Formats: sequence, C-alpha cells, structure tokens
Amino acid sequence: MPHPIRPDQRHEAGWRIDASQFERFSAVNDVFNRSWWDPSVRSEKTERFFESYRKPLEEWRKARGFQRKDYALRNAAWHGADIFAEMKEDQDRREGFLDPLSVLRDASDEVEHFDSPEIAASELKQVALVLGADLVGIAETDERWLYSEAYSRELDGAKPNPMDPGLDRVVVIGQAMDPSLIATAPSALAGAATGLGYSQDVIVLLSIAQYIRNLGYSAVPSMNDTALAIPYAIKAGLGEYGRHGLVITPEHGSNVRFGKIFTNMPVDIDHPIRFGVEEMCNLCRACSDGCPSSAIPAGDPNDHLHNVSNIKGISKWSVDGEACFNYWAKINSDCSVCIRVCPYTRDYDRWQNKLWAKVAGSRLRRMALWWDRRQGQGARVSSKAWWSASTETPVTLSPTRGSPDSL
Ligand code: B12
Ligand code: SF4
Ligand code: SF4
Repeated sequence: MPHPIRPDQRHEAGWRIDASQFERFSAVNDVFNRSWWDPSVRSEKTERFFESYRKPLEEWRKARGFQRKDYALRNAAWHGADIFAEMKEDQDRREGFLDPLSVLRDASDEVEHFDSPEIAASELKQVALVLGADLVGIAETDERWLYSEAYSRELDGAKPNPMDPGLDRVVVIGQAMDPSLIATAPSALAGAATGLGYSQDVIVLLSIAQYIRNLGYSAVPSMNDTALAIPYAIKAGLGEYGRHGLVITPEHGSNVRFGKIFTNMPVDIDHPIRFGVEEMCNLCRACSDGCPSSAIPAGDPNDHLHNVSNIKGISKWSVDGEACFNYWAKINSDCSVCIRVCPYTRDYDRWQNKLWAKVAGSRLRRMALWWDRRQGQGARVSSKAWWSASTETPVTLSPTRGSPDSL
C-alpha cells in the first residue's frame, strides 16, 4: 500500500537556504570520518568505541545495559551490515557507509514500459513494501544533498563521489527500529536497534534496486553514503524535521532509519508533508533537555555552525555532532535518547496514540504535550526489564518512571 498522504498535508519543503552561504557538504567532515583523520576528534576512547563493535571489551562495566550479553546482541545485530561494509574493503570501499552498495546483477537489456509515472510509482512502492521497507516515498534528485566528496579510509582523505546525473529520482525507504530496545537508551542494548535497522536496510535496499534493474533501469542503492538522507526523506514526504535534527514520521515518530535508491525509472514524485511537528517543537524541549551531551539546541532554528561538521548556509535546528559523538565514545555505544524522549515516538497501532497524534497536530497541542508528560511516555525502560521479559508472561516492556539504570 502506498504511503498515505492527505491532500491537505501536501507542502513544499520550505528550505531556509541562504544561497550566498550554502556549500555542499563533504563526507570527509562528518564526525565519524573526522574521528579517523582529525586529532581534535580522534582519541583512545573513539578508537575503543569502534573496536568494541569488532571484539569484546577488555573491561565490562557493571551498569546494566552495558554488559557482555548487551554487547553480544548489539554486535550480532550489526553483523549483516558489517559483512557488506567489509566485503570490498580491499578495494577501498566501505559499502553502505562510505560507498554505495554494489553487490547486484546488471540491469536487464529489455526495458519495461509503464502506462504512466503514477502507475510506475505506485507499483514500485508496493514492491518496496513487500520487499521489507516499512515506509517508502519518492523525490527528485537534488545535487545540493549529494556529498561534494566521499571519504576514503585508504587515502585518509577525500575521494570523488560520482553520481550519474541521469538518475533523476530517489526512492527513500524507512525502516522502523525496535521500540522495546530503543526504550532502554542509552545502552549497548539499544544499539542493537540501530544495528538491526542497518542490517535489514542493506537487504531491503539491494532487493529493491535489483527489482528496478530487472525492469531494465539503473538503480544505485545507498545507505549512509553518497548523500544526505534527511532532506531527501522530507522531500519524499516521509515526515517532518524536528528540533532533535531527525525526521519525525507519522507512522513511527523518529524511531526510523532511512535508505535511498537513485534511479532513472520514470516514477512520479511525492510531496513534503506537514502535520504539526514544527509547531510542537516550538513548545517542547524534551530532546534538548534530555540529551546527555547538551548537543541539541533549545532555541529557534538558525544558521549557527557548531563546527565543521555542520552544513553551511541553511537555517535549521542543528545538532553539535562532536558533543554527541564524544558521549558515544564515553559510553562505548551509540545513543538514541533523543528518539526515546520525543513524544512522537509511540506505537501508532494503539488507538490512544492515534488520538494523541490528532491532538498534537491541532491547536490543542499544548494539551497533547501535557498528556505525554503525564503518561510518562519516553521514560527509560530498564535493561533488566528488557532481558527479564524473555522469562515473563505476558511480556511487559512498557516504560516506567521507576529507577532508571545508572550509567
Ligand atoms: C554522521 C551522522 C551522525 C553523526 C555526526 C553528524 C555530523 N554533524 O557529522 C552523529 C554522531 C551526530 C549522529 C548521531 C545520530 N544519528 Co546520525 N547520521 C549521520 C549520517 C551518516 C551523515 C549525516 C551528515 O553527513 N551530517 C553532517 C552535516 C550535514 O550535519 P548537519 O549540518 O548537522 O545536518 C544534519 C541535519 O540538520 C540534517 N540536514 C542536513 N542537511 C539538511 C538540510 C535541510 C534543509 C534540513 C531540514 C536538514 C538537514 O541531516 C544532518 C544529519 O546529521 C546520516 C546518514 C546520512 N547520509 O544522512 C545519519 C542519520 C542522520 N543519523 C540517524 C540517526 C538515527 C542518528 C542517531 C539517533 C543515532 C542512532 N541511534 O542511529 C543520532 C541522533 C543525533 C541527532 N539528534 O542528530 C538517521 C536519522 C533518521 C531520522 N529519523 O531522521 C540517519 C539518516 C541515518 C540513517 N541511516 O537513517 N549521526
Ligand atoms: S544521540 Fe544522544 S547524545 Fe546524540 S543528540 Fe541524541 S540524545 Fe544527544
Ligand atoms: S522531543 Fe519535542 S522538541 Fe524534540 S523533536 Fe520531539 S517534539 Fe520536537
């Protein structure tokens, strides 16, 4: 089923870009890549952080959620994505993270023709969902969101980031992350949700790209490499941008990862949606208050650059990536607290949460915020509760205000 967008929710992207200041972003300057080449980011802690994904830590922390079984699960969840990332490292490719995924058969010589771009788009979306995507939308490609350079670990610097300009469509997919794991953030256990998201994404992206190629068109599947996911997800109508610097979707809040497929298949495009997120973020500060590294701004959108890891010339809420990643290195795992505490992170299969979303999108949004806080929605679930759910019947993983795990 295609993504449901009501006509009254269609909007233009509304980018606030100062063309005289704008510069395409170089992947060399994202914080992960800087932690390889930039001594002001690289440290023993960042090295130990990356190593902990490959081999067991030498010292285990006593804190729950950071013990051996938590890391065992986290690293197992990453395993699928890791296999593809490491498969062509001898060719200076880190597929899915620094380079597009390439384990694909060639496109068919025979091209399938569709009666209209609308039909082609709706069939493609149905295929994407059946192949495992949770959300799918389509946008026009836009050079502004293409990285100006890719990062090469071999060169320890920039390498070209080629993209065929004939690929004028980008299919953006969303993969929901496991809410019961995210509810334990910050923890290595919650990091399993991230790893699973990536591992599933790889398979789904490759399958959709192969389907397009089997129809005789070009398709380049991309995860974190090649281009910025967030402006594309917004353009493709998957959600609205939040204060925490992430896209909030109507179906899963921001508890979702994005992947993209660049193609020349002649498909119709989607439109950005608005459902009250910006207005809610103007009232709410749950993410900026809850962020353990104070990386999320509490003020209005602006074009302030925290450091070289922010794109230039766009007025928006921007996260301090250095502060965020420093915290990850300190706790030895990634963090998802900003997703956990956001009031939009809910199970929208439940009628109460559907009703909450309706109120949140109306003039009564203050009431929705009050209701959210009263519910204790977004409180941390203890990792102990997550593990003990395996022996309890029925399984209960609802958030409690009880004693949160200490770090
Ligand atoms: C590098 C990176 C990080 C780094 C460093 C960011 C940096 N500044 O270098 C750090 C460590 C901070 C990080 C953290 C997280 N990340 Co991250 N990250 C990325 C990655 C790989 C590259 C982004 C990048 O190049 N940023 C550098 C510059 C452009 O940053 P910036 O100017 O601050 O812009 C940010 C936003 O403002 C937005 N953005 C960029 N251009 C524009 C333009 C407009 C008009 C707008 C409105 C927004 C916008 O995207 C940028 C995201 O960093 C993307 C994947 C991708 N290719 O996009 C995932 C990605 C953004 N991360 C993601 C997630 C989920 C997280 C975490 C929750 C961790 C986790 N559990 O996975 C945290 C959340 C932190 C936060 N609140 O933002 C998801 C977001 C999904 C969503 N729902 O929106 C992405 C898309 C990965 C994915 N495959 O889904 N991340
Ligand atoms: S991932 Fe954690 S440290 Fe980074 S911005 Fe979100 S809450 Fe803050
Ligand atoms: S936590 Fe609140 S302010 Fe932050 S993104 Fe979610 S709704 Fe917006």
